[in-house]
Amino acid sequence: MSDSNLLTVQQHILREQLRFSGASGEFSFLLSGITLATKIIQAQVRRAGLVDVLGEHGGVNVQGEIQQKLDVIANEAIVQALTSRASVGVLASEENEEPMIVHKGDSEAKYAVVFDPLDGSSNIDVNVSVGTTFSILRRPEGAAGDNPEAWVLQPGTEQVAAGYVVYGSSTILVYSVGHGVHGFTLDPAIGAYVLSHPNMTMPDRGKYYSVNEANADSFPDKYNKYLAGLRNGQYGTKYSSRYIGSMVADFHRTLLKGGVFLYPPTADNAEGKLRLLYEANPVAFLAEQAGGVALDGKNRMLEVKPTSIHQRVPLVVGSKAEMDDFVALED
Ligand code: AHM
Ligand code: MG
Repeated sequence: MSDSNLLTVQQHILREQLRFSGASGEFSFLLSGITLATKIIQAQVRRAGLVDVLGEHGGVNVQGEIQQKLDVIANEAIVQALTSRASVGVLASEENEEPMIVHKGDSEAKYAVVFDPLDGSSNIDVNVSVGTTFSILRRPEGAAGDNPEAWVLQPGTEQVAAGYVVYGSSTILVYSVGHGVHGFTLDPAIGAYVLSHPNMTMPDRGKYYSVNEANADSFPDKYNKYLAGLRNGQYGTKYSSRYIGSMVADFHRTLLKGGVFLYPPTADNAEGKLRLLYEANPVAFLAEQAGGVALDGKNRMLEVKPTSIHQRVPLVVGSKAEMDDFVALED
């Protein structure tokens, strides 16, 4: 790409903002808080083997998982970047049991941001890709400033923007405000996210499926029938498997190459493992925007009505053709 073609994510966000009636710049300022925080996180991820940021932080987060230092650093980076944005009223993070009320009673505070600051964190100390996911919701009509649950417990259809960053062999930010999906690769030389993947669309069919097959003994029958069909060529091609164990990285591959990613219900996690609000919903929003499909195993993910902030949900997301094959199977 020649320099004359360079479009940074900041310029892109400003352009996208024109789609919002009465746009005042506050929404783009909010998104720029997220991009700034992810640059801070990627700098820390890149230095993880060099400085004393590896290892367990010692605390146990609300999911009962041991927090690693980078989880905490990533959480603080996002919280700090977003609390300085007047348009943010509520923040909810995987790392915090309760949502944070940021600008209570402030009429400018119109948005809630829910996020997983460091998804796939068990992969950090083995140099495997990790990521950040985020979802932005508008304050519902009449929701009180001191009732953050009302801001956050909205179905995924209400997302005004969603995205993720993969800290992989390069750092890429993928986001949508509901008008297509766009990817920006961080140019480390200039410290800017540069448009590298405009108007991303999922191939109609891929050749990989992605699931933690070690749990297959406790998957509901439908999932095992489906996986067997993918393996034995029933759907026109014999699928190969890929599983990273970082949802963002597994989804990113699925978005680019097609195929299907699944986290079914298991014996350990009868409701699935992934979190509805800040993992499944942003991914479902992007998948649909890119021509794919995302289900909770039965229903459209974006229509699932959340009942709690850290709610888990099964996730099946992928290309149209693979998802049609899944849906066609009986329960
Ligand atoms: P985390 O947010 O605590 O890192 O957990 C979520 C991760 C996902 O990124 C990934 O898809 C899943 O957990 C992997 O789980 P498993 O190790 O059971 O396959
Ligand atoms: Mg996490």
